[in-house]
Amino acid sequence: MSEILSTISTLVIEGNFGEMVDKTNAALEEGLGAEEILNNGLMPGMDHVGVEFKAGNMFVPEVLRSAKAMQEAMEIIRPMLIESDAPTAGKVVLGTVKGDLHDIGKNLVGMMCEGAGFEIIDLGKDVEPEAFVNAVKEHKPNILGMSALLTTTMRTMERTIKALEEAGVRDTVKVMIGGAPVTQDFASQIGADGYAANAASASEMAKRFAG
Ligand code: B1M
Repeated sequence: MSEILSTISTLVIEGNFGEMVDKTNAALEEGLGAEEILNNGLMPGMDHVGVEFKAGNMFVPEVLRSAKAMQEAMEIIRPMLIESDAPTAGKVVLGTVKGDLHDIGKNLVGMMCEGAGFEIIDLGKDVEPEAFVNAVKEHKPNILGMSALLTTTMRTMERTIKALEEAGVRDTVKVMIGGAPVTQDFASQIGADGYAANAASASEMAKRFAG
């Protein structure tokens, strides 16, 4: 890993959001691409945070600082990730499910889909099944994307799909799900149309679904 990418990783781990803007700009000036900064600087840093958090060596306030550091960098690389010539691939309604406040991955999925030319209707985090249903009725998207990072909130995806069925709109939209604990098996089990392991494959899947 280049020195600047390793510095960016460390800034995420230390939750040093104050220096992140400068270092991200420095990486871009060195000629590194947005995806390289994301995949080889920010993500390894956040992976490390996850390991330390699980082990009880980091606590919520520290993890929040790490999340803020990552978001500072993402604000800068966002325009590069979403560069697109075709703003009309379709519509994606996106949200993190009820009870779940993790939104970094969901935001990345939104950026990559935007970059692939989709209009994104981002409902944010902690989204009730009924709010997803209302958004599908209102915006008539090609794709409904749900994110969950907790094993305890994954089940809300199933509740949302049931709510779509009950509202008579399930067949109007492709349901795509993802998030660290989510698997293809789980997606099949709850009747989702697709599971994507990361933001890049989510945007590929969205293109297939809308095509
Ligand atoms: Co939380 N947290 N957290 N946390 N947190 C995890 C998820 C955890 C795995 C940490 C651990 O123990 N190792 C663990 C979950 C355990 C479990 O359920 N199995 C956990 C826990 C326990 C908790 C709390 C319960 C802690 C507590 O309070 N005791 C609490 C819950 C709060 C709540 O949601 N109700 C909590 C809180 C938080 C913070 C608020 C402090 C913060 C979130 C800040 C924010 O998002 N704004 C936070 C963070 C940052 C994490 C870790 C460290 C990092 C998550 C992240 O942003 N990763 C995480 C550990 C880990 O995952 N390594 C952890 C980077 C992000 C780019 O990746 O989100 O996986 P990810 O997204 C990827 C893919 O999953 C995929 O694409 C993305 C990009 O490639 N993807 C999709 C995601 N959504 C998709 C949707 C798609 C397709 C693909 O289609 C629509």
